[in-house]
Amino acid sequence: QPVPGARAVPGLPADFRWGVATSAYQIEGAAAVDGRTPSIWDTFCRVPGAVVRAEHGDTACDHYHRMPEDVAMIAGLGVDTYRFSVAWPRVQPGGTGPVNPAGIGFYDRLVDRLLEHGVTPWLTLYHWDLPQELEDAGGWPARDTALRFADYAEAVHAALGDRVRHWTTLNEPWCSSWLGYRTGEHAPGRRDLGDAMAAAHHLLLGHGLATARLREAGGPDLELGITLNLGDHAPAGDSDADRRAARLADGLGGRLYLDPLFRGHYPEDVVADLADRGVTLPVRDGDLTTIAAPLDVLGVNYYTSHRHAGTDEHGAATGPDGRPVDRDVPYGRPRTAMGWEIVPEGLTRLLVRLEREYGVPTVVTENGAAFDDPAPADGSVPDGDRVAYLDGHIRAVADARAQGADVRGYFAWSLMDNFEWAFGYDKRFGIVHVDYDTQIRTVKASGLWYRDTVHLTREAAGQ
Ligand code: PNW
Repeated sequence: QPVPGARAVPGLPADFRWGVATSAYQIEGAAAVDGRTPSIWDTFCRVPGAVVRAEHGDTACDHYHRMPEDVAMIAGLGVDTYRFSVAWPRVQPGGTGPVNPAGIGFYDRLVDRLLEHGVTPWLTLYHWDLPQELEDAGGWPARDTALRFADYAEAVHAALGDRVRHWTTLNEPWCSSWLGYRTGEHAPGRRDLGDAMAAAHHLLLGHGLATARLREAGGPDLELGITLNLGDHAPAGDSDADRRAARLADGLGGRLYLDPLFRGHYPEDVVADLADRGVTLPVRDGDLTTIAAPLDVLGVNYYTSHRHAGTDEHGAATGPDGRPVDRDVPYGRPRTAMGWEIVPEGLTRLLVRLEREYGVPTVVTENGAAFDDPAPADGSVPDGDRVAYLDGHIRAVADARAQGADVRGYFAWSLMDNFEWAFGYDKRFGIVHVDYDTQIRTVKASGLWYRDTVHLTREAAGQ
């Protein structure tokens, strides 16, 4: 008996991939166990004011010690795929040198457990936990970090490549670069545009170098990709100023990554805008060829979309800093607990555009929302707003497919409530509730709804 409100989503085929997603630092805990050394997030969490209530991932969901139960829970949700990330400082403490057997052992057991339960592992190599030693040596703004990343990728592949077919190099390099080195909202908390752009280039270079190593070691069976956080950036009106503002926002957030990956060059307008600000990307001969190594899939993390105006409230096109204005013009929609507007049709527009402009198959590797959930009572959490959010966005994916986009899967963010970076444990994205005092997991109404929606959709598609 499916939960009320769950029904098949028309237009999603029988081989559509359904998953749930997490990342290492957000759920594992066991920060100093089995030889793991600190990452930039362990360090950043100790900077006063960096994270809400000075929270950190020392324990998080204690997934490191509860992995078998968590895998059983994933299987119980009826999904076919689990997207997780590997913690670099567990596998290669300090970021260089030989593999730490205890550290890689955890992922070895995780992969085996998943396969025993019929769940396909979808492995992300880097979800933001750079070994602190590598940051001390310059971090992503230093070219050497890209080379170290390729070595790390090869080491993980050597251990797990016999069982893991789906590999994502980086999660959201925009966040690593912009939030980590420009705004300072994320680890390592630096604030310099030149550093951020050097970081962006070296993240992409690391991706390209790692992709080449994985291809060489793994052959044609591997499915390789990268995950970007993307949204739809629309002009608020039809003035040239609004169009320019929308285009530049999409340039810095999207095309700066998409163009080198899928076209082999950086977008000229973004390069020119950076030059106006005295910044050049540290590109060397051959880098763009390395970065543009062919990929099998593009992972898309989608949460919201934006409308942009190129003038301020008084009509001026230049701000006090002498820079062209980019003003956010809200759609006026309901917002999640993150303050992000709920714009499901932006996902349709984005996926259709990616198909048209880049022609690469996509998987939605993250989509979901934080809400102020009611506390669990009698073993249930009635999170109706999350059900509505997921439903709207899964239907938006089906709409994109109907318009010709080759979207092959959808992963809910997140499997369970977890450490939401600078927001600490305050923001809950899970379809499973976590009580951080007892570590008791309670599947929310959205989790039950997701389970039944996946089941009914597969059944309707004839599987
Ligand atoms: C993504 N922004 O992060 C991450 O991949 C997840 O680890 C995270 O939990 C999830 O989205 C929810 O936040 C983002 O400021 C963090 O635009 C910040 C932004 C985008 C994505």
